[in-house]
Amino acid sequence: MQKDTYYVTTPLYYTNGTPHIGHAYSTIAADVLARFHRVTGNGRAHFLTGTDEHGQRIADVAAAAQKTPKEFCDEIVGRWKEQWRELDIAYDQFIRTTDPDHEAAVQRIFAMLRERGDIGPGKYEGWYCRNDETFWPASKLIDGKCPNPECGRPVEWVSEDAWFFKMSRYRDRLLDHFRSKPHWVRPQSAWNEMMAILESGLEDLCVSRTSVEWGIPLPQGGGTIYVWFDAICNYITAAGYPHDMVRVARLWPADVHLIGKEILRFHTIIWPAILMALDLPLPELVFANGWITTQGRKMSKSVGNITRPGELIDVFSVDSVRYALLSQAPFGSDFTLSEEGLVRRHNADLANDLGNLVQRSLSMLARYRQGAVPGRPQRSGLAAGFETLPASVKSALDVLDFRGCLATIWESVGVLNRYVEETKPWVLDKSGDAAALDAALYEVCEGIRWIAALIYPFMPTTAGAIWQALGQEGVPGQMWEESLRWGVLLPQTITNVPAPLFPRIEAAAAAG
Ligand code: ME8
Repeated sequence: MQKDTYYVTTPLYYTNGTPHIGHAYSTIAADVLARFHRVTGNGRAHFLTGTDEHGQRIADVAAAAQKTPKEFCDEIVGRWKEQWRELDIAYDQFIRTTDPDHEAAVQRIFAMLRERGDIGPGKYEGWYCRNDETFWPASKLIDGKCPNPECGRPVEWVSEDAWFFKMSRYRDRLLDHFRSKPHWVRPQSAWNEMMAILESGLEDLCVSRTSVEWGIPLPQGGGTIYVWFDAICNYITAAGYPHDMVRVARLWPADVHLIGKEILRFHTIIWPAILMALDLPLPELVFANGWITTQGRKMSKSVGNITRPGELIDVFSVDSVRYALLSQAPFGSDFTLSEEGLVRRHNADLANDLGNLVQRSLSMLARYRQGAVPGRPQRSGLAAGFETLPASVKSALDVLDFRGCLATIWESVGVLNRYVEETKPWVLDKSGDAAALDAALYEVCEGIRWIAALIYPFMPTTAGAIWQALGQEGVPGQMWEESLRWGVLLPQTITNVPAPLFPRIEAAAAAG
């Protein structure tokens, strides 16, 4: 069996809290890629997300809530799934690191690496931050405290017998990989940063914890497996490793791991070293999205400056939020999600440009042709411009340029709006030029059908509403190549005028 499925993953989110808009950002991006690959790749895409449930910090919040860690996670995980449903996130698999299959697979991986001599005993002594589950060298501490700007908590001196993953063995191979595949970590700044770490040397990694009880037990007893080792292996355990190698072969290597830039080292140094030790190929691409910031700081639970997706959806709608998140900044750059920006995008790009186009075009079709699509004109003035679009959309999404992709689609929304303005169907109706009116109405409806297909990965509800209004069946853009040919819209198809897609929002209403 060969790899035949596009495989995209998000980080596994910690269950010590519930989703905020930063988590939604990475997950919506993954959803767009999965939906795009499902329609263009005959349904063959696998979108994995899930939750990271072990480790001391989860045990601590559970204890504070007077629950066992498992009870606590069981409750919280429902909130994550509900949030993803609300945001129209269509994942194929949701993994929890407390799933028995995952736990058994991680133990097996640990044992395999021990058998191969890649994991061996040692002694760990060093400064440990319980909140970040990270050991810090003394040189990195700031005033003796955790150097993570979001944390800054006191660190503890820990001294214990431990197991080490001999990561240093893989430094040369990692360096070769970075050099021979200069695009495998994106954006460029992320590749540079990780390359600099590798060049400065690589220490072995402590992969066991004697003091942490809430984790996967070490196969040989005497403590638990380091939570990051446990969690990072999810990308292969979810694919069936090591018990279902047929499924693994269809999925692995992942096409893209989407992550935030704070976890780059885990994904581009530690994780590939583990894969090398297991003789597995490395993911094709690790892409670090930028941070959503508020007042210049990364939005995060520990800083306490978070926006919940629900607060935005209630005002703007799911698709408007999805659009705003992906159209505002290049995917690897930080940005602030301002209310003013959300209102502007919603009203200008969505309500005015797209919403009005659909509304007025289908209203004219209803008024002048009882909603029935007219015959195709002999020559199309729009076809040539549209026919290059699928390739442009594909090449933008191949490099995760969501913003560029949306800008390209919106140029064509602009083309259609200008086409309506220039052909003036209302004048053609008055002057009785039936052939010209038929041609104009056909062209604009066909253009709108294309737009629905192209926006589907980003805005599935809106695309579906337009698709239905145009009398189309199934998923917009499915059978991509057949669907995206100019003239596929059948004459005589009965259409209807949908409810306004994006009612305008006044800034005062958004301020709520
Ligand atoms: O790090 N802007 O989980 P986590 C953009 N469990 N993206 C953001 C963001 C922000 N302000 N805040 C969070 C963990 N994210 C580990 C991962 S993977 C095997 C284990 C997104 O709950 C971004 O993708 O802290 C980031 O990497 C992730 O949420 C961190 O989620």
